[in-house]
Amino acid sequence: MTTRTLVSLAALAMSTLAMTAVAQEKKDVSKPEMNYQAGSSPLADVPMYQSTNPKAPKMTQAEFDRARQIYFERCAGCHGVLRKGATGKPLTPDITLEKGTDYLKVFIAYGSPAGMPNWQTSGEMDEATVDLMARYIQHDAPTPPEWSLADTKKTWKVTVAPKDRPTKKMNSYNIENIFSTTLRDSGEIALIDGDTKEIINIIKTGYAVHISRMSASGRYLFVIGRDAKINMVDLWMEKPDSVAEVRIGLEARSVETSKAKGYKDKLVIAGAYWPPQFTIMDGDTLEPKKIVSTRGMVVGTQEYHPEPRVASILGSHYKPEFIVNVKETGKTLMVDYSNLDALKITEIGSAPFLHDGGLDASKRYFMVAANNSNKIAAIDTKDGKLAGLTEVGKIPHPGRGANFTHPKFGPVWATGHLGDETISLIGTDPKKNKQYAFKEVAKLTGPGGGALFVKSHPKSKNLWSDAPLNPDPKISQAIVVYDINNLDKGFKTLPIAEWADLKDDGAKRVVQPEYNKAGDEVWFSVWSAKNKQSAIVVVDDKTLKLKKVIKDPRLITPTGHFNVYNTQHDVY
Ligand code: DHE
Repeated sequence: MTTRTLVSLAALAMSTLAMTAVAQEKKDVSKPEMNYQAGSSPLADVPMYQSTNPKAPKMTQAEFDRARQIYFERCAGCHGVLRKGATGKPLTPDITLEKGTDYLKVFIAYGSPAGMPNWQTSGEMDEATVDLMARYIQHDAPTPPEWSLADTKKTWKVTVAPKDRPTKKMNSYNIENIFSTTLRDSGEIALIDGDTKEIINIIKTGYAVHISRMSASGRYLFVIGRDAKINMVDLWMEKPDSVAEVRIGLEARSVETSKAKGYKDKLVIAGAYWPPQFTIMDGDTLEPKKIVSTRGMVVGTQEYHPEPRVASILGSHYKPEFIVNVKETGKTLMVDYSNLDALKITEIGSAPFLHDGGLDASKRYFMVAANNSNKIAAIDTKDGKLAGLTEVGKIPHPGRGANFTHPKFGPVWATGHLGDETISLIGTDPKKNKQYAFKEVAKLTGPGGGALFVKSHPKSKNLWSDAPLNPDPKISQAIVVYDINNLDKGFKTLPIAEWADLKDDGAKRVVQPEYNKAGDEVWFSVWSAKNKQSAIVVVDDKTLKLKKVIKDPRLITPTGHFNVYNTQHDVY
């Protein structure tokens, strides 16, 4: 037997052992959850610098290009652009070469109990693709380019200059009750009149458009795509439309505006996934003013992280500050924007993997999920410090969360979870309910994991939760609602997708409850694939009865929706 054969046999034995271990412990990641974590990155098409690694298994250029494409579509979201690790493990050649192709193939094919999807056994990748990816990750990671102020300026367009914009509202819409709905896969938003439920305009935005946020005055709406393109929409126009646009990087998720007294509509900020940085812009034109890198040390270990992505951003109501959550380093940056030439940043460390979050009812505490650390950090936006760090369920995912007054614990903020069926309630009133403040005071039981968004409203007695990533269609196509005053009674289930009565047999995932301005109706997206019919379903908050189904061929893949007033004032 040759040495080579011996080595291959040893590798095979190792992979069989690994395979058995994985198979014994493994609970498969559901397909929707796999798609959520591994959402396609626009970096797949960006030219990158590539060094060669003679020790890595051979690949043709065509194989390498194909593997790079797949990596950015399926893997970069968890393992990072540079493969230095994010929510997933690092996959740099110093680690992967040692493991070898056979070993890596097993993990890609079968996944791991720690959350790595089972790409082959789920049917998402065939054996040849798994082999391709196992070889690819032993090569050096290609590096995408940086993005400077000059690059940003090149993409900056003011299509309607401030002097040419209306001086007063030129339409008869009740602007405060307009909804901006994300049409994810068509790269558009639908502006929908919340009173008449008619579509006002469909506006072209960035690729795989993600969220909308409002200016402090409620006049301008800002939308960001995953390709880091921002559109600024003027709601005063006869037909509200985009008036300026800019790209602040190559990949992004968040945009926000200055909300402090004296700074209304003055500044806009957006955070990028790549390059890891945030950009502050002029609130009237989106002219880029200042770029700040987020590269740095991880909280706790104080190890350098080369690509800590910018996750949620919030404009403080207390001070001229943006609260910027940096995912991989687990740091919240309080960015004082009162003097951009002498920028002051207070850094608050909590836990790695800061992702989404929102304010408590008093608007003082920013509650942000450190999702893969299973924690919620409460940032005191008044005193600029960490008010609490609370252990919750598995992979909290609040959206902006939900606030209500609990009959026993006083004001609480709620989050659902991707990884389990619970909803955690955290006390948020250190003045009158000190013993409960920033503690998990109760856990509600929901129908199953895969929850993304919870919602309530100060005028409502209901708490709503979706579960669009649950593998059971009975759960992902419905919504659950709790009576805040009778939480012990459990939840009621409303079959939202069934009510939508769609002609196609699509995924019909019900996603993101959002209230209208009055707080008496709740909107849901029924989200199917691009080539299938989708809809928006409106439910009466008091009677829990169907009020309206909005169907239109232009409503392609609706996901998030943002009511102007509630987004402007952080009501949720
Ligand atoms: Fe989101 C908010 C990132 C996938 C719908 N999403 C956010 C925020 C971040 C983020 C950082 C907070 C922004 C803020 O508050 O400033 N989202 C990511 C991802 O990295 C992830 C996991 C994978 C990806 O490749 O993008 C991802 N998100 C999704 C989806 O698949 C969703 C369900 C559908 C879609 O439209 O893409 C989705 N994310 C949303 C929505 C919000 C959001 C609706 C805003 C919630 C809110 O109430 O404000």
